[in-house]
Amino acid sequence: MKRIVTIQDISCVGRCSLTVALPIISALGIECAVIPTAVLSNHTAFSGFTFCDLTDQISPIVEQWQREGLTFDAIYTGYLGSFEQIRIVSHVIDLLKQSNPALRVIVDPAMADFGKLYTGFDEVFAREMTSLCRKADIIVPNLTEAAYMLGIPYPEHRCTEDEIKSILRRLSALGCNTTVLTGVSFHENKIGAMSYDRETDTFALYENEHLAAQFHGTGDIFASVVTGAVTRGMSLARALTLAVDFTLACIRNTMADADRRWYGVNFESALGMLTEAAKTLQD
Ligand code: PXL
Repeated sequence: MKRIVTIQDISCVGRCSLTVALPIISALGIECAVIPTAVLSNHTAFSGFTFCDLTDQISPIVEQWQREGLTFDAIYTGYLGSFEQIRIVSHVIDLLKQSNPALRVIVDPAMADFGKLYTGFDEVFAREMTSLCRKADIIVPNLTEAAYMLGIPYPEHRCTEDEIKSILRRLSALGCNTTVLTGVSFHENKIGAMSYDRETDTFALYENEHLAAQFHGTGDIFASVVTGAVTRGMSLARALTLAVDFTLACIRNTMADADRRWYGVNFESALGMLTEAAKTLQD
């Protein structure tokens, strides 16, 4: 069985970061180890939150794993709370690569959405997160994060295919082979993702229905599916399709729920899609 380690915060309530990555990666038939970078009462879009920093735990956990001889097929990083965490995570990538040179590095520069940086982040942090992306094989920014990473204004208009391709090429020039851009919409009522593979110089696009609602945590859900799917050996194009369709199913289930909670989506009721997809894959 493949084994991934994901490094991000645990927001105790909020259906984001570790509370979605762990079940999604598990549903795809992968052992999911975790390094929680911080414990928050809830994510930062609530009116307040507690924050217990676990930065000093990251290196000792990895060093202990190395003494045990544990190796990983992939490392997947998400929301990170400080410059120091970015620096330490960058070092963890180097350490885990020493134990497995084929380690795949997936970085979701989770720092912004809907045209704005998350609470507590600024342009300097965005630059630091961008430098972590240079170490990745695959990055999964949304359009807002892409704009911060490239230092360009957030495009308020519907981008043309040429504009998105240019953004993808410029992001991949950071150094990562594969760039997956989410929140791409070329048609009214459609939204999806477009990827660029630098090695083969190929783009892949997949769009599905655009439901008129915005929810937190969908970027984490999308990135978790892409991470799990490619680690199980799925092609990038198929991983995009699965991730877009799964995210859409989560949003659809949430909108159909009269008791829905504003802070995250009902991903639990869609997990069957992932276990079904996993059955078609060989280890
Ligand atoms: O979904 C991204 C995310 C993860 N973790 C924390 C957050 C957010 C988004 O706001 O606040 C703590």
